Order: sequence, then C-alpha cells, then structure tokens
Amino acid sequence: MVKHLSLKKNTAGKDYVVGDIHGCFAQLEQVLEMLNFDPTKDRLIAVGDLIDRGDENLEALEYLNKEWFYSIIGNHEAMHIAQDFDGHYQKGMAWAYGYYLNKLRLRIKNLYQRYQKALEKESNLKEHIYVGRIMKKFNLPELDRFEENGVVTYDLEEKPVVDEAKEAIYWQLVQKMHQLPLMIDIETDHGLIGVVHAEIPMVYKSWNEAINLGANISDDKLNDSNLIWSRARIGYYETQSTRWDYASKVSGVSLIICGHTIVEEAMVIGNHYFIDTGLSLTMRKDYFDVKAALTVIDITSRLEHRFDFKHGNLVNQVIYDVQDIELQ
Ligand SMILES: [Mn+2]
Repeated sequence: MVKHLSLKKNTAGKDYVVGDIHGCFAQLEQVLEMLNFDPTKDRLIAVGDLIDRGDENLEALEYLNKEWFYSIIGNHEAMHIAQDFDGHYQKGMAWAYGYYLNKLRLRIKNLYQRYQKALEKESNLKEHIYVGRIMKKFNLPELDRFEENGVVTYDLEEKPVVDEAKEAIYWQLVQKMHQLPLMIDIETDHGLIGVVHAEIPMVYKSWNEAINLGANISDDKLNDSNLIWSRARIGYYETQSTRWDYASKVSGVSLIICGHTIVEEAMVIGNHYFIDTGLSLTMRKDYFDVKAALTVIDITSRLEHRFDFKHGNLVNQVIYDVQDIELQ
C-alpha cells in the first residue's frame, strides 16, 4: 500500500510545516497563536514524531482528529505501531509502557491458558508446537527485563496499574498512526513542496521514485523504512564526504522539508530543508546550554519562523526568506 498523500493548493489561507513536536503540544499552541493561525482556512503539516520525550502525548490524537492538521509518520510513531519498545528510556517511550504491557499481559494470559490446556492433552503435538512458536515470538526474556526495571510485575493475575480511559485513547492513537502517510506533497505557487520525516535516500533520484518504491510498504515493514530513519545526507555533509553526493537534488519537487535529525538552526542541503531544531530539548533541565527551538515554515509566504522557548523567552525570528534557497 502506497503511503503517500497529495494536498491541493490552499487558495484560502496559508500552509505551515512544523518540525518534530515530541509531546510538546502546549508550545505548539503558543506558536500557532503567535502566527495568528486561522483554523478555518490555514493548514498545518507536521514532519512526524508527534510523540515521546515530552509529557503531552495523548494530545496527539486530538490533533490528528482536526481537519486542518496533517502529519507524516515519524520513526517514533512507527516504533509504537511495531510495539518496538527497545531503548525506551532513551527514546522517551516510557509513558506508553503500561498500556502496551496490559495488552501484552492479556495476550500472554490467553496463550498461557491455551498452553496449559494443551499440556493436559499430551497427545496434542500440533497445539504444543503452535503455542511454543507464539511464546517465542513474545520474546519472554524481554518481559523479564521489564520486571527487573520495575515497570511491571509479570504476574498473569495482576493487572498493571493504568488509567483505563487513557489506555483506550492510546490504542485509538496507535490505530490513527497506522493511517498516516510516509510522504506528503503540497501544491504551492512556487512548485510542489514535499514533506518526509528523515530524508529521501540518495538511491531515489525523483520524488515519484521514492513514492513508488519507498512509500509502497506494508505496516510490518514501516519501522525499517529509511524514509523515517536515515541520517545519511546530514552525516555525509558533516564529514564533507567526497564519496557520496549528499547534496544531490531530488527531482519532481522544489523543496523537501524534513525533521528527525536535530540541527541547531534549520539548514538546507541540496533541496532538502532540515527543520527539527530540537523543541523537546527545551524540556530537559540538563540541556541548559544547547540551542533548542521550534521551527515552522510558512510555505505560502516562504518564511522561516523560529520560536525559542529557552528561559521563557519567545522570540519569533524570521531568519530568511526561503526564496534565498536556490530552487530548481
Ligand atoms: Mn525522528
């Protein structure tokens, strides 16, 4: 299934593309107010990674239900779909742990009961093999690790303490994440603007090639997609690699706006425009020295807005007109 969405030109209002929000929706709301965002005619397109790291995660569902809000799928959404909770502390996924484990506990409990029934009927070899295979799939050593971390008591009778209303919202949110596209393009007066979470890998020469090959993917492969994980272009740019054409332009679009890799200030490589300026870092007390801000691109007026939340100061600073970027 091709996970791609095309948006027609917004003839009534403005279109904005916003960097990684990572559970900081209160800050996003402040920014929308400062931009005089008008939900009756403006649209907001997020580069993905709406969740994890910050405290406001279930709020993502409210946003995804608004008709003026669009989002790409980021690697953080893909990890929740895949229930890949490895490295959860580092990636800020702990908030969803209880919901996930409660569901897993119910599945294991059913399976365990089925396994015990199968044991009673010793002759039922087929059932033994089936259950054994599934138990393996559930990765039981990993459950032991959860127990060690004190996140949950792995007891089939004991339910993890979770807020049931929030748990229901979480699973609705995961369902909604399944439907998000990997690539969005938007018609504007100055050409087609693409949005993708990480980057268009150098192997794809055109936007359409990336749609047909990269965004044509099943849900179980989502979390492996380099459209949401790759950091090759920035990595090669930083090392000034002579082996790779990291600044090669992707044809078929004027500009590709991405998040994922944190940059101190939004930057352009080829026709990729990296805008994740690390909003979630502002939430961390130990990051008092880093530059961190939310960057929003007004693709209708070609303006870059940078909102710095450090020390409670909100600075709406227009860095440069996007027309300065050499468009093809
Ligand atoms: Mn990311």
